Amino acid sequence: MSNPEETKKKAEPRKKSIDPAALEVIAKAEAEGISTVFSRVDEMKACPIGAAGSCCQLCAMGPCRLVGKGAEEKTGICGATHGTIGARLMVRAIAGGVAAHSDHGRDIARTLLAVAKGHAQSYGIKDPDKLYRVAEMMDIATEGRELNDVAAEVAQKALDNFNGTAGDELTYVSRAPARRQEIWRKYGLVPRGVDREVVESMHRTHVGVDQDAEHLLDQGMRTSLADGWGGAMLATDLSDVLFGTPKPLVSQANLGVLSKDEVNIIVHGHEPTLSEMIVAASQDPELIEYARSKGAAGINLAGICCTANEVLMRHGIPPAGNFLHQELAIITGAVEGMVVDVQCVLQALQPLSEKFHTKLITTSPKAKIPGATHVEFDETRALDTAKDIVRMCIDNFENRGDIAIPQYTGDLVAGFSHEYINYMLGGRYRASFRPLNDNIINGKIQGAVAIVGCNNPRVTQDEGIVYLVHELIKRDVLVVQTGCAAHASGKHGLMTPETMQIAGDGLREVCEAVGMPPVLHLGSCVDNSRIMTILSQVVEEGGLGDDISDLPVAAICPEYYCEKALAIGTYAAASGAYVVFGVRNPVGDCDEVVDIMSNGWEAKVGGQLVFEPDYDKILEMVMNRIQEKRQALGIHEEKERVLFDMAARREL
Ligand code: NFS
Repeated sequence: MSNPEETKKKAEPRKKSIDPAALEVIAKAEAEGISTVFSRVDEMKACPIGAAGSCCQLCAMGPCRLVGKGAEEKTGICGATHGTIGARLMVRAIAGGVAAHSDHGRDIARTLLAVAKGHAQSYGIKDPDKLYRVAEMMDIATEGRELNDVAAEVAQKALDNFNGTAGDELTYVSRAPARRQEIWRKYGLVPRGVDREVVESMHRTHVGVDQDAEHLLDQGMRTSLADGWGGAMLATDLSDVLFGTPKPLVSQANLGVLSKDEVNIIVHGHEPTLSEMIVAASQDPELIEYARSKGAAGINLAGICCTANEVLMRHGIPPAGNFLHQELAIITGAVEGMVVDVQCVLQALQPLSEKFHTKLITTSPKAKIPGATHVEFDETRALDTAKDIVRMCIDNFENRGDIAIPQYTGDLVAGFSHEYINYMLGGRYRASFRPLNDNIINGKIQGAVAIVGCNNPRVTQDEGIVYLVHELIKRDVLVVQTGCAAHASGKHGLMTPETMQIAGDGLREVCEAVGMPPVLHLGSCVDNSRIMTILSQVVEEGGLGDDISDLPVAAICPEYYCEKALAIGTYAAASGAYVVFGVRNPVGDCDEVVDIMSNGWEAKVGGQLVFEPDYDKILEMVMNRIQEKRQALGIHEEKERVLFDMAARREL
């Protein structure tokens, strides 16, 4: 039974975080007997049977646990094999993740439709050029038409993609390289509708339906592609249309961005619709004056999780931290209001907020937390609702007690949309990925790796992310980031142009010439779709093969914790990328499933999804993959296969 975390914990007490701000607040919590995710994870051992995919709870004949001697040969009461059980668990997790991202995308599409029809208060179309480009990709005519007309048709087409009424294939499948589309069609992996794939996954994993692990996992890939080339890609595009396409800007990250004398409001969750309006409300002169009348110096807005990324990318609002910082922010005593919508919001925030003066405000019609204040958000009075919420937080300022804000921040540059990267590389008159391709071909850049995903309290916060970013740029690998992994690098100062100094000579030379950091912040987790777009454009640019699977690239999710991460990892693999997750394999006991997702998918789609808790091994696996791909492309210089030891890791 594999549970690396448990074994490691016995050998050496695990450090909870490498972030000094986090450590300071965790120490305060421990001293005051306040429960946090960091203390609860020690009190609750992971169930080793469930942790490795050996427990099936899908019907009332069970739960069936396939453990003990000869576990691999055992079956559930219905006869389901270990492989079938593992595949069903994996496919259900993927479907859960896809549903979350895509429902977010659907809400953005609905907002765009409401804007086009004049029903949404205070929203507009901030990037009409992007709207026209999206319309073109959707084969929607733009010539001589009113902006709102085009917007309505684009929004409707997006909604049709969710409903499955846009045609036999999702519209954006056509954005993938031609060879990739052929592979998907050959194996029946082209998604037909976002909702349809999620529903079919739930159906096929119901007891007594699909019982072939490989066939089930094909549906897992198809469902995930409905996210990466459907729901999430639409969420990114339509958010850019509504709220603006990001351009580089400077900001700071970590708990030190909280203000000691202003009203601190934290936006936490995922959907930019609400947070955009909170940004506007927090800058409203009347409300700032109101805050002053209550004794505060002003209003200070900060973010947590992917909402933080949305408002960072477009407004430079500083992130107070990543997933594991949500409780810590409240424990500083300096947060008047934490405004949440959907996903990654810990229920523990509510009892915690009662120990302090923080008002926890839920806003989504989809997500309530008992005990929290619910102010339901709807787009017809978006700005008014946001103002009500900000006023509520200002009124709470007078209840503030002692505060302890850890004085740590990292400077960072964020805001790299795929459009901006294209422009940055080529310049205004010749925007192109050519310089990137050329520098990969000449070896100054060895390859590119996406380091993405969450924090997980079962592993030291930020350790894997920061270590891998550091080691990869040293080896001339360009790093792109999203999600909470991007916050980690931001907090630790790895997203500034100065980071070039620790990059390898080749990568540094390119970064200096282009004027970019070697670690690029591409946004929230739905913005992993930007990475798919970049990879497709790099293939299209030429010289590096004819498919994503030919490129010297990989993706790493070192500290994942949730189903959304598994959905993203699966669509990246199904798109031809080599994907490595840390922490543990959720189906690690199911040999057949492990083999299908690695060797099987490699043979079928040229990508794989593998799990490896050891960061040095991940580094070695990824570097070797990059070298193998360079060799296959004939751009490889003879180098030893890379093997790293523990010493290199501790150098950091
Ligand atoms: Ni991504 Fe964003 Fe963070 Fe993980 Fe949660 S916030 S959608 S799931 S924890 S990276």
